[in-house]
Amino acid sequence: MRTGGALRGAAVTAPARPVIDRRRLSDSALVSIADALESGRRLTEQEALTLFATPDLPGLGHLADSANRAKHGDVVTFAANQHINPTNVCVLRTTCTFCGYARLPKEQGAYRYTLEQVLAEAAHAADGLTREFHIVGGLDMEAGLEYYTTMFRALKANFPHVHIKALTAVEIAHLARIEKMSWRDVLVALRDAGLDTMPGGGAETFSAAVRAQIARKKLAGADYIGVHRTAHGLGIRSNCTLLYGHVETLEDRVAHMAALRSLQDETHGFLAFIPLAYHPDDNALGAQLGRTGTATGGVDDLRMVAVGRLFLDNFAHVKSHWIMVTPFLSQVALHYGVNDLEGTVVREKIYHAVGAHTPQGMTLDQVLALIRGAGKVPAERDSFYNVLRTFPRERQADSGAGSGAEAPA
Ligand code: V47
Ligand code: SF4
Repeated sequence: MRTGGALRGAAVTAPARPVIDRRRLSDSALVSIADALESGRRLTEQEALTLFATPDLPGLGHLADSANRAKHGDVVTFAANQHINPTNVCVLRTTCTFCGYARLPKEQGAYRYTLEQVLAEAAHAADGLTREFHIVGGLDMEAGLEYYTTMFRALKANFPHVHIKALTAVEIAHLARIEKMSWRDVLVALRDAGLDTMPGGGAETFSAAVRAQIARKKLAGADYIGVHRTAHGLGIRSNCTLLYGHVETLEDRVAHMAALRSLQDETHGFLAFIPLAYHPDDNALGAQLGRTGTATGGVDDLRMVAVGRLFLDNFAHVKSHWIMVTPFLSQVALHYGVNDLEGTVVREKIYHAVGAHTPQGMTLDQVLALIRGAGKVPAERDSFYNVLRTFPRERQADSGAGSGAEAPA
């Protein structure tokens, strides 16, 4: 059993300097920020607020696009992944008011997969294309550490080539509480059973005032950071998220990103930042806010990824979750600082429980078409962001529509 660990995955690269065309900035407040970006000076929290406030959306996009191009050129990555949600039973069902996915144990629609059901769902990965399982669920008192260690061992035995990205910081803390173990011991046990990396869910917005309103019993922001710090110390890399577009202020968004940036300075363990757009349908918060049917707007979605790209200078990757913001908005976001798209997914449940009208999965050809339509170069990556194959910028005429079998470049 290993107890500590070096961080695995793509090396941390030296910061590259963006090249900015000032003629494309119509708001003079953006000029000093352009100077900072070109000189490699880190943006302050006040500057992040200036970026959120600017009326010059195309100018903001140009800054974020320049920063993204300096790191990634025209390449946009995606992973062939599959989401598995083994249980929707959750003790926080009534207090995370934004969540439409969770159920109480005896409530209609509650489910908890058996191991056989997990393996049956995972069988899709036998296609040889799927390289990552993304496994998250509710805080279920009947799904303890052994439920997950048995699941991960079985998945690794049946699909040894598939990476396991599983369990949010909130789920780790829940397992620690019900097993009366430390976060560290839970993480070590899960890692020994096959856990490779952790997803970024559960962050919501760190502000205590926001949490009191939308997730009053959820792990505090400082503890979310603490679990990720512990994971990084064990060599387990992770993603991080920010749920936006509900009751938070722009200051809350910036403070949240500042906390992520400072942990990244310390550990370099975060792989990607993923802003998640709040969906108000079929959840108590949406009804309380009178927001049913009105998710975030396209402008806010673009601002959010652009400011994230510019403020989080020590993050290599910013991912757009097309399921939340639509594939079309994600495509535009590729010109606002995003270099990575949520992958092929297969059968998404969490957002489809809260009114997402997007598809539950995309084929490889659909993901390629989306990236090419933005004038970018698609590249399939592994879970550590190593590029596995790069596809031609233009679709090859003889590749066979819908086959997913196009030859890489
Ligand atoms: O933590 C729940 C969010 C998250 C709603 O790490 C909602 O690669 C919007 O974190 N409207 C889970 N969002 C999903 C997640 C994620 C997704 C894709 C990739 C990765 C990654 C992580 O979903 C929860 C919560 O913030 N969520 N309800 C809602 N009504
Ligand atoms: Fe449970 Fe997560 Fe939903 Fe909160 S957001 S109720 S912790 S499943």
